[in-house]
Amino acid sequence: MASISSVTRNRTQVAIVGAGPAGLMLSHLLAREGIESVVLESRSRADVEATVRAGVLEQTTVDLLHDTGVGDRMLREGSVHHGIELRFDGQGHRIPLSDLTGGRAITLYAQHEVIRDLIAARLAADGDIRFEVADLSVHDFDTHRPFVRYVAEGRNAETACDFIVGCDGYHGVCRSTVPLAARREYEHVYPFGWFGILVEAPPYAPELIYAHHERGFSLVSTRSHEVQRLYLQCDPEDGIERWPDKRIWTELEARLATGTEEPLYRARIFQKVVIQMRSFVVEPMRFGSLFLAGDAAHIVPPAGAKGLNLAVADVTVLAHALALRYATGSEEALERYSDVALERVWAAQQFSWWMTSMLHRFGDHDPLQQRLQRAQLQGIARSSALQTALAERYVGLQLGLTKLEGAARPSRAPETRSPVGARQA
Ligand code: RFL
Ligand code: PHB
Repeated sequence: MASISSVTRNRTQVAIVGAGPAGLMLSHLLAREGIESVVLESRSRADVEATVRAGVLEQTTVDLLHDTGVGDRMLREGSVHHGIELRFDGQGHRIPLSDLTGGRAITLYAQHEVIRDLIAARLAADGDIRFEVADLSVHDFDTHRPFVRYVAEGRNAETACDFIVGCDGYHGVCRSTVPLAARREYEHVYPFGWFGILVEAPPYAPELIYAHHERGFSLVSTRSHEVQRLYLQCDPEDGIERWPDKRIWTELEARLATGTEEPLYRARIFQKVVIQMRSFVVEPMRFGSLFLAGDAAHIVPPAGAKGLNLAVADVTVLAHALALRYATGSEEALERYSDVALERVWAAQQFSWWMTSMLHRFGDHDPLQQRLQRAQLQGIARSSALQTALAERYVGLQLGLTKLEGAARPSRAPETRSPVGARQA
């Protein structure tokens, strides 16, 4: 152990734990407001930039990346989708997202590309991101003088700050440091997982296909003109060795069959992963000088494609509240952060749970549930009102930033620019 005298001490306004989408976006938004931050990440830059996860960006996320100057590559390389397909009983039904939502759409652009763009932007602006920090712990967040302790480049270090933000994901240390008595957690673990693959092939379909089938759910998504992302409902305990390529293609063909299509092009599968499925929320999302954002505070099952978008929405609200705090000295907006963020979190939880429940197979012996699922899917296929409800949730709610602003800026005109430059509801 290094001695006390060898501790490197520094100070910043906001210490951010985790360089995922939440942490990096927060640091980017704060910098635009002239607020200093340090991002502390346990993994290497190469690892962070190579982690393949989400792919669907809501319109609000796309607008925010674009409006804050980190959307150029996304606009060039991402692909805009104006609809999705729901497939069941061997038939596809298109949900025309843009027609039903006044022109809003989703963009397919991989999470790790968003991360690369954000890291590049932060480093180009002399932002402080420290990769490969170890043994990180958060302290004194029940006071106005919190600090973070960690080991960086083999040396003990402490960063003193005004606020700590835990953007360290579901398994991070920030949430678990909060005493159990101060937090309430809600959790449901689903009895199935997703088997995800990346394939070297041109797109299998022009739009995403969410397929309900008695053999289980499957999803056809995309990453680029050359790389496709597909998922199959699986046993959450499955190891990847249980899914040789032949089984994957046979299952996909069975679950996606409409009777009219060509067999799937069996291209090279170059990544396989099993994903567990849970719904999780911690309340509140603020504990004194410690705030939680993104997966550190909530997990949604991926059928709604909401996780990354929620993480970005949280930090947009938080950056706005911090900007008001530094501009006015009032903590009122910060006090509202948790309630404002949680309203959106629960709406996304409800949507993700609904999509998950409607599309997956739940065990062998529940014929009633199977009939109810089919009735729900048929209802959507026939009713433009139900399609609109799905489309509005899928492309994403607007950010309710005005809900933060009470006494902090009582006389502010509605057209005044938002402190974080985001479009407001
Ligand atoms: P992240 O991305 O988990 O980042 C947390 C970061 O914190 C670091 N960390 C620490 N650093 C320092 N000290 C410690 N003690 C630390 N502990 C952890 C970690 O190394 C990591 O870098 O959380 P964040 O930023 O909140 O972002 C959340 C999103 O990553 C997540 O919600 C999405 O990927 C979920 N998700 C999807 N979301 C969407 O919006 N659209 C999608 O299409 C979508 N598809 C998906 C998904 C998630 C998936 N998986 C693998 C769960 C598809 C999949 C397959
Ligand atoms: C993805 O492309 O990874 C993806 C797409 C839609 C989802 C979840 C994941 O609902």
